Amino acid sequence: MCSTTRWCGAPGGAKIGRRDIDAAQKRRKFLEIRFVEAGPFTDQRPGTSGLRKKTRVFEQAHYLETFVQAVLEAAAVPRGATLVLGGDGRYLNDRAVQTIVRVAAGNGVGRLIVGRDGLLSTPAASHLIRSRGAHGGIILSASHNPGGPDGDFGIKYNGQNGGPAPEALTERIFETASKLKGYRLADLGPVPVGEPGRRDLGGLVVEVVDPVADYLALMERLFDLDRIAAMFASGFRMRFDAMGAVTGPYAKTVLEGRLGAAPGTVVNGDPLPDFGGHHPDPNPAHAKELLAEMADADGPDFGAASDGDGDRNMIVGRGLYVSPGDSLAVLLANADLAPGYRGRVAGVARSLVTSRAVDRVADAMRLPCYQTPTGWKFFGNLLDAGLITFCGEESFGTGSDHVREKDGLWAVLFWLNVVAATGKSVSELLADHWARFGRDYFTRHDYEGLDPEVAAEVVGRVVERCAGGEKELAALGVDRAYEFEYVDPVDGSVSRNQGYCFEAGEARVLFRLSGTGTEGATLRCYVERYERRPDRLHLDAQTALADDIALARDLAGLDALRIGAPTTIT
Ligand code: VG1
Ligand code: CO
Repeated sequence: MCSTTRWCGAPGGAKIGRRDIDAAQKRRKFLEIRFVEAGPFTDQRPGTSGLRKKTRVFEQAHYLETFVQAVLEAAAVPRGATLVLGGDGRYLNDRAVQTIVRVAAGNGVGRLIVGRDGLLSTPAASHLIRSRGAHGGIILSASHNPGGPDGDFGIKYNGQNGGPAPEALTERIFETASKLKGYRLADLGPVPVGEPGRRDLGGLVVEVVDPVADYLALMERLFDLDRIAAMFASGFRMRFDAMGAVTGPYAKTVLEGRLGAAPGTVVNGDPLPDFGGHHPDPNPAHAKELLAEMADADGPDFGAASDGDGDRNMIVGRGLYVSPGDSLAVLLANADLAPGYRGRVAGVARSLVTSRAVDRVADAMRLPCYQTPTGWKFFGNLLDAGLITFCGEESFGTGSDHVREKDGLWAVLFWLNVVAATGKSVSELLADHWARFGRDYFTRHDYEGLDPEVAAEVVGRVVERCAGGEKELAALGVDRAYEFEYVDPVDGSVSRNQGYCFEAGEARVLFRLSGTGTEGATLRCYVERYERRPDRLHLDAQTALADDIALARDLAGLDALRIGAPTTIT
């Protein structure tokens, strides 16, 4: 792709000529800014959580620059504004940070708050945007997707509330990128980001911050950390698997530093550009070592893991892991044990495809419970309006109104707080919960790497079934089938095409296509069933759901299309 350069305005908005720029350069007051003709790129449509592509796509000349230019224009970031910048440390993170500094300077951004070494977990970035009153933030991450030159990279924009851009804005970003003729770039050498401090680059101030300090202060306000520390002091043992990703430094500071957990509690705690070759996704399929250790009779009392960018969590007790839908329900039921939430829970929300376990607790507590599409961006308005305090997704995401992202370490501390305050183990807490509310068995079956045409056929089949006659559905035991359309209760915006739901007695079967993959198509099939019978509360989920899983395969015609077993089961 060719690129030419012409001079254009300087920060502050005034058009200035070449002579002014030379003079300014001499006084070293202004940055030298040029317009680089490039693009447009017509494939920069953000998915469920930002723009995710193969790393090599992002390494194309002008690709990242164009997306950032589109973000700054579509989000109407004013001159002089403050933005937060950081990422999960994956391959390309360091170079991307430098590129974004240059494009931000080229567009008159006044201040960039950057995590040391360009690192910020997603929830910490959300918190920084909020606590520093920034206009927004740019987060570099493809979350749990593997990293490296042959892996994935991603970028997303979060707004003033600290939360992911809503759909209307991501659409605008896409449209802007598809029309851009180029981007504005300041000619800067590499800006050091290895040490906290401020650097005035002449128009743009780059402030490098310790990514962990502010985050710990926030946790200190929400949880009874002294009580958790006392539990560790009395011999409580824990394993935290940071999966070679960004949570390592946070977990070490909070768990081993502040709470006094034994050194070595945090494993895989150094963020690596390729996550040590792992798939940094905290679920039973990808955190096998942790599950094996927790299955041991002499294993730790409590296990946890988080993902690439630190927003997901998995909680593990001795010999069992907590299904994310259950986790949200247990935390809500025990909210009063956490000082930051005592007596102030307004309501809860879960995504459509998350189990209804939390609904039962909300019912008992007489709290409103909202059902949203997949993706954290849909919780933003509910949180901002004060309608909900907690929210969660089945994909190992749990969070609250303390930030506008899901927060892995937060969920871990919340569980530790509940364990410390009740003196009960994870399995005892779950058993008590199920005895009181019943259990919502849940599983997600992913069919990854499907040929997009085959995936379209599956969806076509599901749509047909969904629209099928009552009789046909009744023959399969389905009482109700619908395509989920969400009307945001705060701003009235409508999101269509958010998945298909089949209700069959106490069971639900749901389908949607993933919006975070970078290769082929991924069909996600979600199956759940509510169970109250005391003698059926402690089954293996796959066993308890066997009939419903078969129904799901039938509804989607998977056998007819010769689609074999799912590639990932969680
Ligand atoms: C997946 C999950 C969704 C989550 C999203 C981003 O999206 O299902 O619940 O919000 O990832 O999480 P999809 O479209 O692939 O199903 V993260 O930790 O990857 O930012
Ligand atoms: Co993530």
